[in-house]
Amino acid sequence: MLSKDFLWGGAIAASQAEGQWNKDGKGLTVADVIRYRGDLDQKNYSKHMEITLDDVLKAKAETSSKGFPKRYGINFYETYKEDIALFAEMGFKVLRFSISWSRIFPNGNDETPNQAGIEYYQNVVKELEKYGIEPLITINHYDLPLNLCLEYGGWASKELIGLFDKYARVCFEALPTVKYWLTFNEIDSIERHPFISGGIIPSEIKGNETEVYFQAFHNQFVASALATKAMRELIPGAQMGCMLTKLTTYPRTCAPEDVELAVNKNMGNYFCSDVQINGEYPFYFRRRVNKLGLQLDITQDELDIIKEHTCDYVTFSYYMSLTASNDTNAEMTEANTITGVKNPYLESSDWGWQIDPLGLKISLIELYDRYEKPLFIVENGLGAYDEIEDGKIHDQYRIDYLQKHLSAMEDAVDEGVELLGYTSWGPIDIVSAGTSQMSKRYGFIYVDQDDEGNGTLKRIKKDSFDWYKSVIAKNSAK
Ligand code: BGP
Repeated sequence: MLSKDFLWGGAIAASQAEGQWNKDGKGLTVADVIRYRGDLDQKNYSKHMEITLDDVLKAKAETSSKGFPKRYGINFYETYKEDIALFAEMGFKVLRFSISWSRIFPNGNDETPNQAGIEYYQNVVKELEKYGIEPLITINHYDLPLNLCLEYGGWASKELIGLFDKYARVCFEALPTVKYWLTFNEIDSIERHPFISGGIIPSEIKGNETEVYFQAFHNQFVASALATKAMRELIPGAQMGCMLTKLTTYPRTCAPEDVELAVNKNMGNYFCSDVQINGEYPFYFRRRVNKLGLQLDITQDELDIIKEHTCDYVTFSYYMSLTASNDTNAEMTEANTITGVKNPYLESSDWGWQIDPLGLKISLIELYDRYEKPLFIVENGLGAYDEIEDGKIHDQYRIDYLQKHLSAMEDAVDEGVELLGYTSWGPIDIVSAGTSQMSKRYGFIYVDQDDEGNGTLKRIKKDSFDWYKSVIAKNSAK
C-alpha cells in the first residue's frame, strides 16, 4: 500500500519544455545547438547525440530557432500557469522540473546572476505552491551553458566545480521553500553522451577519452557534494537526491560469459549512485581506473568532500530493461541513451525500448537492498506516436504501459521498499531528449506541434489524463 502522502506527479526538463531560448537574458546552452535530424533513423539515440566542434560553432551562429526544437520546446516558459493548472486538475502532488543554468548565469561564469531568470523560477514555484504541488528541482538537466563547453571543455575542467557551487547557491537562496533537489540528471550518462551531459565534444578530446570522462565524473561528484553542503546550510531540512539512469540488464542466456557481462553492466550502472550515497569510489571505479591506467586529478580534500556530503534519497529513470550477450550475432535493440541486446520475451515501443514492468519492481528492490535509502522514481513513461481522432487521443497503449509499471511499483512497496513518489516522464508532450522529436509523445496532455515546430501549441487532454487523475485519487493503479 502506498503511503497516504505518496508524491504523485510528473517530470519535465527546461531544455525540452521551456523554449524562449534567448529571452530575458538567457544564454546559449548545449541543448540549443542540437538540430532536429529528420534524416536519421529515429531509433538510433547515439547517432542523434553525435556532434563536432564545427557543428556547434555553426549552430551557435544561427539566430533562428527553426530546426532547433530545444530552442522553442512547448513554450512552457510562457504557458507554465496554464500547464500547471492542468497538472493540478489531475491532482499532482509534485512536479519535477529543472532550472536552466544559463537563465541564471548566461555564460555559466558571469559575475552576477540574471535577475529575470531568478524571478521566472520563483514565479513557477509560487504557481506550484498555489495548488499545493511540491517542486522537485533538478539543478542541471542536459543544458550546460555552451560557454562552459567552449571556454573550459565542459566537466573535464575543475573550473566548473566552483562555478556550479556558485550557481547552486543562487538557486537555494532564491527558492528557500523547495524541499526536494537533485544536482545532475542521470549523472552516469557522461560516457554515453558526453556533450549534453558533460559539455565535452569527443572529437576535441586530446588523449585518453575514458580518462577525460572519469575526470568529468569526479568533478561532478565533487560539485554535487558541495551543492549538497550548500543546500544543508541554506535550506535546513531540504533533501538532496542522486539520479541514475536505471539500465537493468539481464544475461541473454545462463551461459556464465553472458552472466559476467550482465554483472559488469549492472555494476557500472550503480557506480555513480554508490559514490553519491556511500561517499567513496566503489571497486568498479577503482578496477577500471587501474585496469586502464587512467591518470586522474583527485585530491584528498575532494575525497573528503564527497565522503562528508552524501545524498539523502535515491532517484532514477526507468523506461525499459536490456539483456547482455557475448553472441556477436545477437539481435540488438535501442534503449534509453544506449543500444542493448534484444530480450525475446519482451515487447518493444515504437523506438525499440523493451517494455518490462516487472523490471521496475526488480530495480526498486535491488536499489533499496543496496542503499536502504528512500527511493523516488523521477522518470517513467512510454514514448509513442499519438493520433488525433475526432478531436480525441485514445492512448490506451500508454495507460496499459503505465498501469503495469505502477502495479509493479506497488508490489515492490508492498514488499517493504520505501518509495517517496513517482513522477511520470513528460506529463505533457515535450521535445525528446535523444532525437529532438515532438512526435515521440509521453504526455497525458497532447501539444499540437510537429517535429519541424509547426502547430498551434494547443493543449488537448488525452484519454490517459482522466485515467491518471483517477489513479492519483485512488492512490493506486490496481
Ligand atoms: C531520459 C532523460 C529525459 C527524457 C527521457 C526520455 O534519459 O533524462 O530528459 O528525455 O530520457 O528520453 P527521450 O526524450 O529521448 O525519449
